[in-house]
Amino acid sequence: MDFEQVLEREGLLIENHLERYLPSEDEIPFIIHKAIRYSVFSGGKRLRPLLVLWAYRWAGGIGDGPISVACAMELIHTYSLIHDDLPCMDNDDLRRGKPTCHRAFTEGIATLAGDALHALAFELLAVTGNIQIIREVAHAIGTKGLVGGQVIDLLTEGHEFNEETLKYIHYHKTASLITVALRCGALLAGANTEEMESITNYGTNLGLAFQIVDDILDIKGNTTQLGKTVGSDENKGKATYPRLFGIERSESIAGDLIDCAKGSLPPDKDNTLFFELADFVINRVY
Ligand code: GRG
Repeated sequence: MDFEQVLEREGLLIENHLERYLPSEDEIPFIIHKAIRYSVFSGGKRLRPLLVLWAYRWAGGIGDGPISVACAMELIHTYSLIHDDLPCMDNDDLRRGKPTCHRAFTEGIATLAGDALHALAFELLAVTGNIQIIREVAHAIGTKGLVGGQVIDLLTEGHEFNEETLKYIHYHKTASLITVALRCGALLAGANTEEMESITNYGTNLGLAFQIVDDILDIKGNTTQLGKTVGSDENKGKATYPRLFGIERSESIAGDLIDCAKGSLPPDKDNTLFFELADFVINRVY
């Protein structure tokens, strides 16, 4: 089975659990549950939840133990996409191949859908009864994580920027959620200090490469395959690697980060899936 088949098969497992955890559209207030389900079930790659499960198994866990944590990661990710698309942020019309949540349901409902996903995610994290997990995730998405990255991303729009700022944005808005997903899986399997360090370095490098590739795809990609409008970074004057270094150099930096990600993993463990994921990230077209 190749990596994309694994992604599809395990993605279905995530999908089934999300289906169970999310309130049905028949529950009051109907509109918010409809909006939540519209955004969550719109065909994302489900990478962040799978990182939780894969890191758990990599560190010696068996089966799908941390499935509630895995689903929480997808809810937080979807929440960040809904808010990112709002007119007060990136003002995008298309996400995962469909009109963005605020286009389909109004800005007010989209904002609240994000807020509700945030709350539900922490309800799912609490299922573990593990305070460290809750604390790490809260830290990773606050001002020292996603929110911090998004703030600088917004402030830099239309301005000059340097590589240091770019790294700050990418590390916080993208790599931090990817890394915390891996860390949660490994922590729940009882990983030791060396394993935690390896998986954290893997996540950081993979996350940085992931965002560079995302920025490249915004130029070289295809709207239908990506499910979002290409060229939107350039139109908004976003801080991106291609804008600073051009496409070729950006591809080479992303490639180096992928090599660093792979090199972070200890040679005495079975890293096959994480190696394949790293190759997927650098070669992805969606
Ligand atoms: C506190 C969660 C939270 C958010 C508030 C809006 C915001 C602050 C941050 C935005 C962060 C953001 C949208 C970063 C971009 C990360 C990225 C490259 C997303 C695309 O990920 P994919 O390709 O998407 O995995 P799919 O659709 O496949 O799930």
